[in-house]
Amino acid sequence: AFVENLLKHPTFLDNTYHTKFIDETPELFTFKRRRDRGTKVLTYIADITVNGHPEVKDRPRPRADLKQPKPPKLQADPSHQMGTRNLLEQKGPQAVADWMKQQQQLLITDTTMRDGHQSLLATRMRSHDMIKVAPAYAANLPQLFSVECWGGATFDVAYRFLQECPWQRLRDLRERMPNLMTQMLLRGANGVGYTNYPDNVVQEFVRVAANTGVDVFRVFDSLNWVENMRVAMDAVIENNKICEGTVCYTGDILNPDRAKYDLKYYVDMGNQLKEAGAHVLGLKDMAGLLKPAAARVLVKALKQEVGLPIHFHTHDTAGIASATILAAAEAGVDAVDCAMDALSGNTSQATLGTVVGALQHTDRDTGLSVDAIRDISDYWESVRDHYAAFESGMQAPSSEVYLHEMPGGQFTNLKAQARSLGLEERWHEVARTYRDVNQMFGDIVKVTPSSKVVGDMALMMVSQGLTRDDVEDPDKDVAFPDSVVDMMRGNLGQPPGGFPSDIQSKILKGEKPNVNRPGADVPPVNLEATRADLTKELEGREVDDEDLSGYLMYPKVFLDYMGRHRTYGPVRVLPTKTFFYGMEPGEEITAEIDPGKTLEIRLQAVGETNEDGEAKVFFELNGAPRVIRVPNRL
Ligand code: BTN
Ligand code: 3PY
Ligand code: ZN
Repeated sequence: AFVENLLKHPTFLDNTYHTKFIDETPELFTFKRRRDRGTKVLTYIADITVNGHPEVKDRPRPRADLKQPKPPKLQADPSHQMGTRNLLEQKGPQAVADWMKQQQQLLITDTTMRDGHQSLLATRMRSHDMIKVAPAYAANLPQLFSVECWGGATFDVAYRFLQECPWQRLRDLRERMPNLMTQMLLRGANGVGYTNYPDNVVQEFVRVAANTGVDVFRVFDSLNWVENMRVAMDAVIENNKICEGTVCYTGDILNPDRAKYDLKYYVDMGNQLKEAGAHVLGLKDMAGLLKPAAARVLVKALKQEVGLPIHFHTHDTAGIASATILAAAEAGVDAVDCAMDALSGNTSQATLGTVVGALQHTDRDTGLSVDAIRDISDYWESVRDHYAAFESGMQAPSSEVYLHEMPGGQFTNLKAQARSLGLEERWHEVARTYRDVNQMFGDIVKVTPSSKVVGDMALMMVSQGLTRDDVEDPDKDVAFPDSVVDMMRGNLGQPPGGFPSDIQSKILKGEKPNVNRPGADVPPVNLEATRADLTKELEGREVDDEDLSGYLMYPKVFLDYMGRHRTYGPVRVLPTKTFFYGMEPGEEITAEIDPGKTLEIRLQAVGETNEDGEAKVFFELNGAPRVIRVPNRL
């Protein structure tokens, strides 16, 4: 029915979609090769086999009998399955927004490849595991509204911890899902980082992301300051992609004690975003605080008074996300976010198969195939087994989120940070302190990066035994975390009503805060001069637009990544088990290093370590013996 609806859409009848697929062949990196890529990848495997991967040290190990996850069979030729992307390509973003409002099905975004693993597995899912299943999404679930697979924390984690290029991931997914809209999370003036960037850096980032393959940009601001979102929103609109201007939800509209964020506040912000050019209104409940009864009221009001199609995002931290989604659906929400069953629940999104099942044979039936969902979820289940090292240990949903209001993507992270400071036993104290800090800072929206500021402050207070009274005491000296000082200076922008002046002046020691839009005072970066410097820094390696944007977001993270890439080569092609745990003697793997070019790798033996501290590792590469020496750092 979805495809029929799409076809019946007045602006879509004359399309010639099947001839219009953009053929985005991945560009191959061209760089000087000191050693061939096969040798580099063997060096990586040897190093991990001998030394272990630092990221999984002392963490739970996956089961020994893990199998390589097998993606489901394609039920149709993906190039014959029309989806929302075809409409976007043919008719543009406004036509998609119009169509969203006209059709009746509840539209679903699958968040598994972004928020799902960001919220459950510390964002550590590798491209390898996503790319393999992408064709099954395209072929078997063409009715999806979009696939959220980029942005948020995935960008820097790819470079920083997974030793892979986030742009390559996007290109690979885009190519395999030509009929589905890809979606990213963009933190407004904070891009995909934790700080304010110059306007032209944000503009360039959006341009390159749109070019490489993002269709839907969910743009938010961590203090809900629309002023700070305009540059990013304008850039999305200019690139002819879908601008989802987003309201972050906090507090409780039904609670008179939280009157700062009442119904009127959200309707006003929705109208500001509409005026700023949003095609779709995003409603981002990053902590899962919106309760079913409040959702009914809020969605109805936004539908009536703003008039944009509404895309609702929530988290299942308290265990009630699917009830809230059903309430929102009854109130007329147009699209909602869910994660595939195996990566849903708790701090992740609501369970996709459950929401789809619950709506079958109702007027909001999603049209998605429950069999296709089950097959894809089975795949994710076996993928998840490989990431045991990154599981948070959260055993059950928890209503404590109504107390602390931590975003789903932060919760497990902050818990890990608390553990590393020896505060794991005092977690509930951290949670209460997080609540106190929020009140002390004037009850602000808490989402990356403002949530990190509140978390930094709460950890500092618990580890130093400080209460809110201590911190507010004008006679008591407190060393505030840098992120707190930065936010109070105005460098993340302004919350509604500003920051409370007493605590702000204590933190700033009398320094005057900036109340203008931070980006307004930052001069533009000279892009071509930066590219030239970076080319030199990388010893003449060509710096394309993607690399330049990666560097501008995260200079040090990007350079570290490039340095490791030079030594270890394209390790993204390795199976996940090999990437994190190396190989066993006698084990054999294959890795597709280029389309059609496969490495057959067999580990023969790990030799002794010599006086220079080097271990010899014996391989067969495509049948030929190879010996690799790596430092034994253990
Ligand atoms: C990091 O910890 O810097 C990111 C993960 C990649 C690290 C590679 S893995 C092989 C080699 N051994 C290390 O300790 N670091 C690199
Ligand atoms: C992010 O910015 O990464 C988020 O997921 C915010 O919810
Ligand atoms: Zn989220």
